[in-house]
Amino acid sequence: MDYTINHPYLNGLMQDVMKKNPNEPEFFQAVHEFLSSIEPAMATHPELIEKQVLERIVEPERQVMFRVAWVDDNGKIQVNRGYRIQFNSAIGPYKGGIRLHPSVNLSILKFLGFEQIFKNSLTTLPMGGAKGGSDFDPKGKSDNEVQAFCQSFMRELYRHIGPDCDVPAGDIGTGAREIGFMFGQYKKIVNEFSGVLTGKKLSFGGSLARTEATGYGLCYFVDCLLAKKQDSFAGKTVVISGSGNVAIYATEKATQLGAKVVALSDSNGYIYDENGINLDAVKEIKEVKRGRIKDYLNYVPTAKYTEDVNGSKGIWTIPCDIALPCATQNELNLESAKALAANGCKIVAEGANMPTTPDAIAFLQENKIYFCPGKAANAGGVATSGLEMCQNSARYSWTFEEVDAKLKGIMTDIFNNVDTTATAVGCEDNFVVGANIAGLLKVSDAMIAQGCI
Ligand code: NDP
Ligand code: 2IT
Repeated sequence: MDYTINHPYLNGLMQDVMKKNPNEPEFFQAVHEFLSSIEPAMATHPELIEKQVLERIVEPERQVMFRVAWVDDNGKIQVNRGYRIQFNSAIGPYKGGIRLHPSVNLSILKFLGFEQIFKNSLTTLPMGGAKGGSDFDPKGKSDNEVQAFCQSFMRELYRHIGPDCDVPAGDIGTGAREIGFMFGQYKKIVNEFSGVLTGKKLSFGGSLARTEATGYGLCYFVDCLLAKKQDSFAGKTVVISGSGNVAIYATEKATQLGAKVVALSDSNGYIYDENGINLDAVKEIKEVKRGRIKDYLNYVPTAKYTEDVNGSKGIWTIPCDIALPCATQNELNLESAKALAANGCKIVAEGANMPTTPDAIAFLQENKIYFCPGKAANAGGVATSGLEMCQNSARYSWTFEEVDAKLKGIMTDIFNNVDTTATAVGCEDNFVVGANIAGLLKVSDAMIAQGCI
């Protein structure tokens, strides 16, 4: 991978990041995308260089790594590694999810924490950027084992977080069950009932519409883009990767807006249902039974299952108007982008974080396929976490309709901000440029005002 940047100052900074953080390819990828896209703002914002904002912003304020030991159902001690990357608190308390997946390492959590800074800034709410997690794999574990892990994880994490300091939430592998166990352990240790985590169940401070928020928000964002182009979701064919929280609720909203979602996947393969996905079946498989997407054939025998994730017969070879990658990083590569373009796809919008590889993004943009980066398009999840924090602080709950209306308003504001920022720097419809510059300028203003810290 070539991490060169045309702008000499930004290029030097990129080289420094690579020297200082060896063996962190996902982090380099996220920093490179960011630095290379803010070039149009450099001339009009000399303070970025004068106040060394960028040198500071690529350095996490704090990163914590710790041992997580727990006892499995056979009485054997298991050891995982826990992490929390507190990247930037210039505009609010650290905020970001907890990923539980065997692939988790420092590089992945640093890329996620870095992107979270700009995503949270775009939400308009006061939240800094963070990410955490562990290489623990909840798949195939009993509830008892998941509980043992979550409690041990929180026995260390509790001393680094708090409702006004750092507020974690869900991400891959962390849903309401895991958040519940972590919340219970935090409350037990600190003896305080506070909004220290978001994504809680409704019975102890969760917000209505948080479960739906990332997927719904993604569709609201795409809907704004479609409206700008005098178009809508009605009658569109949509392909969505993943079948977890984001994918399920993106499917629900896209369908409500009149589109037909024809495919979903997991890390083993994908289903294709030309009649449109039966979402009740998917919810039962994934949310109730914790099964595999292949099980969809037991509900809809006419659907097709293909065991290929992003190869030559992968999900992105299915013809569609709109592609929504909602599984994981680097799941949509150049070959996939070419297949989408050849089949007439017009929009790729990221529900996942960094699912599109850099060469695929460049190809999509060169071929006039609208590309919506995750830090703008999937910001509805963390935005609604911000709304959960508001409700917890007020010791009050809003209705589903109230939260959903606020989410829609926030996604519209994000779209307009990203769109106008891109146009203002001469890069109309380049939403990568728009998102990174708009996200950066708020954080930069706060960092400069707060002095050298
Ligand atoms: P879930 O754990 O609910 O679902 C993850 C889905 O992605 C599963 O279908 C999973 O399949 C698939 N997946 C995970 N890893 C891989 C892999 N290496 N290859 C192929 N498929 C994979 O997570 P979420 O839906 O919450 O998160 C999905 C994405 O959205 C992530 O990138 C996350 O960071 C991002 N995101 C999540 C938000 C949220 O609010 N939850 C907010 C914003 C972004 P399998 O079961 O086989 O592992
Ligand atoms: O990537 C993300 O924005 C999330 N996983 C949601 C974080 C949050 O704090 O709700």
